[in-house]
Amino acid sequence: MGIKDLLKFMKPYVEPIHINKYANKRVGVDAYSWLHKGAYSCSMELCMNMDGDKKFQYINYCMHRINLLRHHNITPVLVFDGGNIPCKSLTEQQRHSKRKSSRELAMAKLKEGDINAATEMFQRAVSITPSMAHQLIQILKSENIEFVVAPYEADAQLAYLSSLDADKGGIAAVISEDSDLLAYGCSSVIFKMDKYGNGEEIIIDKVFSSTGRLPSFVHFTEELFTGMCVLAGCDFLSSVPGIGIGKAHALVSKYRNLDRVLSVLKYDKGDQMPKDYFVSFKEALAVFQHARIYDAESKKLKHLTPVRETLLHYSAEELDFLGPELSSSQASAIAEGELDPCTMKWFNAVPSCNNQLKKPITVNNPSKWLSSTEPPSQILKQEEGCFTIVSSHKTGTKKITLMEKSKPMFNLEQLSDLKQLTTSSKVSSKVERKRSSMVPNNNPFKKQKTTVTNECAIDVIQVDDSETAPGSQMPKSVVEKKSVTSGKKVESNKNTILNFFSRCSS
Ligand code: D5M
Ligand code: MN
Repeated sequence: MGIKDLLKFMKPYVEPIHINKYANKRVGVDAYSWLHKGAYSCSMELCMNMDGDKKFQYINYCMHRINLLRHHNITPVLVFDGGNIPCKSLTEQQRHSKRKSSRELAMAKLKEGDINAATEMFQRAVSITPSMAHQLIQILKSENIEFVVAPYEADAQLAYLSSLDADKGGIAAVISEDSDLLAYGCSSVIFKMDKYGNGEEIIIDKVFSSTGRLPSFVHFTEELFTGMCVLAGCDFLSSVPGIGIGKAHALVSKYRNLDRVLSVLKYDKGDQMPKDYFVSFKEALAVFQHARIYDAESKKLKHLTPVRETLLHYSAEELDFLGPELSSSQASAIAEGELDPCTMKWFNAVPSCNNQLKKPITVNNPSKWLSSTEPPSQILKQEEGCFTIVSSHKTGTKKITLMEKSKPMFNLEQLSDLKQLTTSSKVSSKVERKRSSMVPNNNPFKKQKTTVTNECAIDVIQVDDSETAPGSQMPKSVVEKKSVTSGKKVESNKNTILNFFSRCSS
């Protein structure tokens, strides 16, 4: 994840800050970093697609952080990852196989009754899916929280927003754990933000202008800095053997020209340098500089920065390594969280709740449901495995209905293992509930009495006030969306684009 050892190397430039520094500003959030962190506490439930609401704790985590920002008068802008870019496919394959082997180990530990070891392995095994992102997005929509799903890397989208003025939708800083943000040219990145809003900030202008500090970047340009990052090893390209961040910095400082650095490397390393390294280096560098991002103003994809002469001889198709082009309707449907960027299918497709679902469940009176003393799980059981989420309702007009699509993934034997372990485990659901009620009093979201409950959520359907299409059990909005799905606009490009989306299969 990110540039190897970059954050350690940049330590002299890290400044402790509190997020209130950005009061009255817009701050971007690398949403997948929060989803990953939020998933730690419910990784087993997620990996095994278990019944119950615990597996949705990642949503509570994200909402808590969002409310922390809102409490400090910061406008959060959540940016989600979209599809994979081709040059990251090796990294994605490696991540996938690591998650798979962690999951196998977790299951073995579970069988042995070692729940601590199993939990640790499940934390490594958990995969954050577009469907999980989509569930959070439903809450964001109902809470009027700004978000955008990037066509490809969230990092590039965040860097683009960093380059814009606030009145054009720009952001003053980014909250993330990913050092790639620096390579993409984000001006200010806040790492390790804790639940109180304390974090560690790197401001790239200060890095370039600081004279007394080592390592020195006084002679660096943005391109040299990004080149150093690629040389050190990134998600798009491994480094040449023997080259780490220190050597990369030394080479770039000495030659101040990336072509010269590559020539020297070729001379020094000989056969150790992969034959295609030069081309791969140029492409990785170009992704950090010119990746395709979503421009909300034109509702089209564009390049993070305009492509230069070095790429002008590339044909349109050859530029696919920057993220393949998408039609405006595809790009905006992805950005608005309607279209799955991996499968290119609508999230609001007609649900098939184990083929048993006759109609989606909607709550006609959410406030009544919210004030009900009946535990949600009892309501849910009456509904043949389907369930309903009601978000906070400032207006009282929006409802969110989540529906089960697949059965839990574990078999009966595993279930009995789990039952034994969870009854003997100290982590009872009571403790969990208590823990989730320990959010600070300053949490406005909490005051709105938001309830998030569900089981096996896969598809999400958002419906407007009880509108139902005539003669149909489906809410109008869903029926309309379905007819759009089969329209030509989306289908036309599907095959070429689908080749590049592998995140969802991991
Ligand atoms: O990672 C996208 C975001 O997700 C970025 O903020 C890092 C975070 N991430 C990715 N993998 C993990 C794991 N395994 N643990 C915690 N956080 C993670 P990107 O590298 O841009 O794909
Ligand atoms: Mn990244």
